[in-house]
Amino acid sequence: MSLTIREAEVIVTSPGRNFVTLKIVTEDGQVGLGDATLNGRELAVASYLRDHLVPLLIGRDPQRIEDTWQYLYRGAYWRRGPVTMAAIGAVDMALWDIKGKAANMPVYQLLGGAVRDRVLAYTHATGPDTPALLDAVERRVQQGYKAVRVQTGVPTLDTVYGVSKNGTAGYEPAERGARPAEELWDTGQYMRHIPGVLAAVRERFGADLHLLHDVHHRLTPTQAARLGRSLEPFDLFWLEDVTPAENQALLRQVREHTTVPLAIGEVFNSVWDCQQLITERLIDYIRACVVHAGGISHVRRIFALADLYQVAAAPHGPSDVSPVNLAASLHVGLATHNFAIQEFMGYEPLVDEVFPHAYRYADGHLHPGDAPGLGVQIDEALAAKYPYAPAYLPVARLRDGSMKDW
Ligand code: CS2
Ligand code: MG
Repeated sequence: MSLTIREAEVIVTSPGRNFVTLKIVTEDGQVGLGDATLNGRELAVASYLRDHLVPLLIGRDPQRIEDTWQYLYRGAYWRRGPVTMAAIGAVDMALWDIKGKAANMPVYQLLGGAVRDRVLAYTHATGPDTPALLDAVERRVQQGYKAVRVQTGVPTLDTVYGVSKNGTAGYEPAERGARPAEELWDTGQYMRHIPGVLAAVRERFGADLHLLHDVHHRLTPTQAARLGRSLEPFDLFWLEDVTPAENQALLRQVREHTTVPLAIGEVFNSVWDCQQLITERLIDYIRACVVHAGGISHVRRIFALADLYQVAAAPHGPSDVSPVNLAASLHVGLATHNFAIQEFMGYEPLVDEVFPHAYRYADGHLHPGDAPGLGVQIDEALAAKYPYAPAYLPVARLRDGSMKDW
């Protein structure tokens, strides 16, 4: 392999939703791809890469993944944060992709080889009301899924984040436009409604189906403790993001009052965001996302720390990060002992065309495939047909008009 990086390019494309991809090319023409997508703040990461990191990469040795990571992280003065860490994450992923291609091995082999045959996946089912949700879960079960995240509408609220408006299994899309849509949120209504919904899903599908539910950071610790306790009879696989979790110590209160398994961390960017959650075992699953937490090199550190405390890895993998990120997550998943489950929503067919990939789904599980590197390409000609379009997740307000946490 050539010992230098010849060029690096940032590709922004929007085949239905925005994706930012870093493409690194070595002197001998080896190409590595990294996902750099940060939903709703895409261009900030694109600029961070183009204006600040790409010039540093040219001429560097692509084999020195760890040194490059340390150079970009320790050398920046300004550490952490989603923009910085997504940019570093993209570089890291692209360098692992190159190393795998140079070795003619899938990345999971470079990480120590497979510790399992396939990676358990969970997918999403949503419905505006309970009958529609039950139908959506049924469709997912028919597709072979063993684990389903269930989200539903709440009485008196017109829209609820995470619930598709048309009742299909489709994702809560960021809406195109210069400003986010606004929704109403009512915590009391939600907390009174959701136990009955989960009871109905459990009753209909029996004990074996893994059920997950995402609260999207909307509760106080006291509310979270109460909700967790009220959901215990339904044997959830996990309850996700009960509080904003910026104050990690507050999770102690939740833990003292409920045994519902807790999953947190999709918005975290580094091991420092979850150090206390892990070392005090205030969570059961750490959800750090490969791209947003500094790439393969850094999530491996987070997951290794988690392993010491019997906290399992369960990375974020929504359709608003690209198939390059999903592949990276699957390579880590196949090679990491304390990896429990991978979020997998699937992509619209056009996204799969823009990013042809070797990973595959079968019978509720995923496998990264055996192509060298990460096993994902980008069809640049097709990508160029779909230019960036501003799009934002909705924001929520309470009935008095004040902003609600994400
Ligand atoms: C969600 C995401 O997948 C999840 O668990 O919380 O839908 C999240 O809201 C989005 O990825 C934000 O961009
Ligand atoms: Mg989530």
